[in-house]
Amino acid sequence: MNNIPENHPRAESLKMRATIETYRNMGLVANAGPIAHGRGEAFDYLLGEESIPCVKNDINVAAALLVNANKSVISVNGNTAVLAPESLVKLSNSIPAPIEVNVFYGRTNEREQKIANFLREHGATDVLGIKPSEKVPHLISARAQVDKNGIAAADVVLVSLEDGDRTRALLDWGKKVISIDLNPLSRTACDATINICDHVVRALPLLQKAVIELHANPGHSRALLHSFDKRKSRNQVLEYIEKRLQVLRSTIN
Ligand code: PTJ
Repeated sequence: MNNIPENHPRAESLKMRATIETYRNMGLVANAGPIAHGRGEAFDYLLGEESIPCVKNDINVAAALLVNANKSVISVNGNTAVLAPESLVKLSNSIPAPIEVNVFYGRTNEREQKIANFLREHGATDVLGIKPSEKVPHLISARAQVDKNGIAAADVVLVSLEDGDRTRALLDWGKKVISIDLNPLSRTACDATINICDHVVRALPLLQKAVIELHANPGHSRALLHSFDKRKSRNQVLEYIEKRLQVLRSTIN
């Protein structure tokens, strides 16, 4: 992990790749984790590798959903856990909401334990998903196994780097789903109640900040939730990418 020159123009991106690689070797990240990360990188490149202005409103709306939930939960897989452990813990404490480990691949309990221990090493106290006793109805993947005190009981679920099937199944189960997905056209992003089209590493601290602001100003939630239009939100992201590509087309030699 240490042979990345600090002054390399893409040092941050290379460090993140190294993190994914290291924790894949240690069994926290799935073998397909680096592939999913690479898909995200490609979409992040289209956004300019920054949190784009229109997504800030989606983050505020997501914060309003979390703050107003009867019971919310942060669902975490291998990639998100290793890329942003401190941010996950801070968000969990600020809402407050438990973190539930929920993975797609290699559900052996050993992997979930490793992820949970890693999060505990970063300060998490409330990590669920190690002994899942409930099932998401009509979902056949390993993600169907959920904690009775976490996803099963929640009315709002935050997911990231997700497969579309579970998002659909959670919605059909009557839950609201907030996704963080850099691909604005993925099934998850299109189906979720709200998609935050941003990198998990950037989105989670912004979401935590928005949660803190709403706790201080609870009256803002209603207007945020009332004004949210999912189609408009997605179109704004797509228009942003379109415009950025136009600018790049005319400026890159
Ligand atoms: O649950 P696990 O740990 O067993 O691992 C599951 C993975 C992540 C391998 C699995 O969910 C998967 O294969 O994901 P997909 O189908 O490749 O989808 C990942 C989605 O997340 C894609 O739409 C990517 O664009 C997006 N994505 C990737 N990296 C990031 C991201 N979105 C936000 N931030 C990222 N860092």
